[in-house]
Amino acid sequence: MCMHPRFLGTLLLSVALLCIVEGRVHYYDFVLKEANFTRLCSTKSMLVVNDSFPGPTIRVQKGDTVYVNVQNQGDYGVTIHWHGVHQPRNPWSDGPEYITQCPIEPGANFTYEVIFSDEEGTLWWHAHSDWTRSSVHGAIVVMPLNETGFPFPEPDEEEIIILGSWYVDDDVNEVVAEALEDGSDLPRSDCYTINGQPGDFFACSNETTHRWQVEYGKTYLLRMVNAAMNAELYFAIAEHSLIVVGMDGSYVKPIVTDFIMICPGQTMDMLVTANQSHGRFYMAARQYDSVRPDVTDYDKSNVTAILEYKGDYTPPARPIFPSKLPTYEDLVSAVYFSSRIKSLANSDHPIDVPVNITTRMYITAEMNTITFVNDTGDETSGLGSSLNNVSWVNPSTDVLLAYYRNMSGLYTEDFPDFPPFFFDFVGEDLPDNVAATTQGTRVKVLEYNEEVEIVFQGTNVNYASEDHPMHMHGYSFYIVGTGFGNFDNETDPKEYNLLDPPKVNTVSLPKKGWVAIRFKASNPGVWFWHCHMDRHLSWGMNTVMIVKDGGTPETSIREPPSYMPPCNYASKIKLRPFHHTVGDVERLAMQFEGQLDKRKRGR
Ligand SMILES: [Cu+2]
Repeated sequence: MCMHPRFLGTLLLSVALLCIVEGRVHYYDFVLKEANFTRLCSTKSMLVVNDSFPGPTIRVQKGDTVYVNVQNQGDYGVTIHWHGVHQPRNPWSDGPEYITQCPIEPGANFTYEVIFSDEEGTLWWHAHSDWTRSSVHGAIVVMPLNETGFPFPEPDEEEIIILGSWYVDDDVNEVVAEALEDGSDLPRSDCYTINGQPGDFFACSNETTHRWQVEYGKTYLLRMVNAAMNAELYFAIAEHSLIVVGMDGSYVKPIVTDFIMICPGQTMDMLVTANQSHGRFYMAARQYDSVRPDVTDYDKSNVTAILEYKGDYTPPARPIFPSKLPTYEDLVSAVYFSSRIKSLANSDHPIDVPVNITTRMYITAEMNTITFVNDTGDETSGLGSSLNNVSWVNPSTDVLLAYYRNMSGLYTEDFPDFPPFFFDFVGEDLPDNVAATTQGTRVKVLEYNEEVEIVFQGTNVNYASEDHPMHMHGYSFYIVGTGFGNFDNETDPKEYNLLDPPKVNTVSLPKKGWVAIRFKASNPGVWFWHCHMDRHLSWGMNTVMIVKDGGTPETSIREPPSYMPPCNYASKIKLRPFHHTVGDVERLAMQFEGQLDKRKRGR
């Protein structure tokens, strides 16, 4: 029955009509407030939703609409993003700060209208301002319509597992702000968490370890979110295999596996059958670290939770640890797992891969050095990152409003389709001068319904090749190809998978490799593209795509809501000033000419 009490009475007829068109309507209240949490024997206050970490789960059925009233009772401006929800024609409620809105100020409210369309499975929501998402996040469950149901035997029950990062520091945003100001490295987490808990490998965590009680013979749908700030994670359950059936709100061909690798931003649906006799089994996750081997100061914690069988038995002294959980630098396992993921691609769940490409882009993802003047007036250099040598800078008014209201001077429509110069991007001994980058607020403009192919190219610039989980707002896209080395635009496209490529909203660009994605620009709006490692996002590994209106009301951005948070609040974190210009990079390219690899890539 499609009904909500608020609409009973005279509005019943219009609600009935709304339901036919858009599914049911739900209302949630999110109160953002500081609360105390104790982990690793230390207590701190942090911003959370409705006093809980992780925050509340949103439950909908495919095609529903959710209104979330966010009341900011915290101390600084915040926005919330509905990760993986395509929000057709509705960028106003997408959430990234300074991209589609300005922050909700302390004391203010803002109601998001979250419009579900073709998504089905597990997604999530998180803060999209500063590093606040470390404590402000939760799951979204999208149930299938009754008529179609799951494309696998209906599970008996479900379990939601959210992987997160824990920082002992009182205020991780302060630490980030200081590091961005002086150009130093950004903080590393002190441990990972499963449903907010580090597990009993850590002091003061025995009593609080997350426990999942199962009944022998039942099959569970395990809905997993990687909400960790900066880590791809391996996950496994001792003595239990996993059957991956969905990813990023789309179904995949079932994969039977002993472990998964999930990158930040990704969600995964898995079937787990409780087929062991009684016992207790660790579920464990640890970082898959793709940076070079001599960089060893990453978070090596093993986060655990306990799967325990209900019943009358004497449990072992200690649960069994998953022996198949890969180790930190096991690249082969990560690549092997990712290579197995394919779309369901059947008549009930067809695919629609663009084949008449009208826009091709070749985008390098780089870790850079940025020269700037520090607080004391000295020129110094610090860490940065970029896409096609443009390190993103947020405008003072969000790009969406600037675009919709035709305001000038806030961004330029010249994000490049290709890197400014070509060289052996994955080379081992790249000269330092390729590490310099420009900063800018440069967006890519796409006509409505363009068929787009983007090849992302990982680089070893600054001796810093690593995986980059690239995430697009407003869309899911198909992963049609991936490989190691420099992309070859003659041979590599011949190997593309156009038959059953996975449809996702986040893809891990492999270290010293490339990935090719395709989508049809059928959702008009202003949509953020960024690396979902917050370290890289803070350093500028982002850009924005504006998809123009299609000429009719049904193909155009919706009217803005009557209230949007005003852009008069100074965000707590600001990017530091910067002194390179485009001319500097051209000069560097000239110096570098002799070593340039002339092979044309992309097109
Ligand atoms: Cu990255």
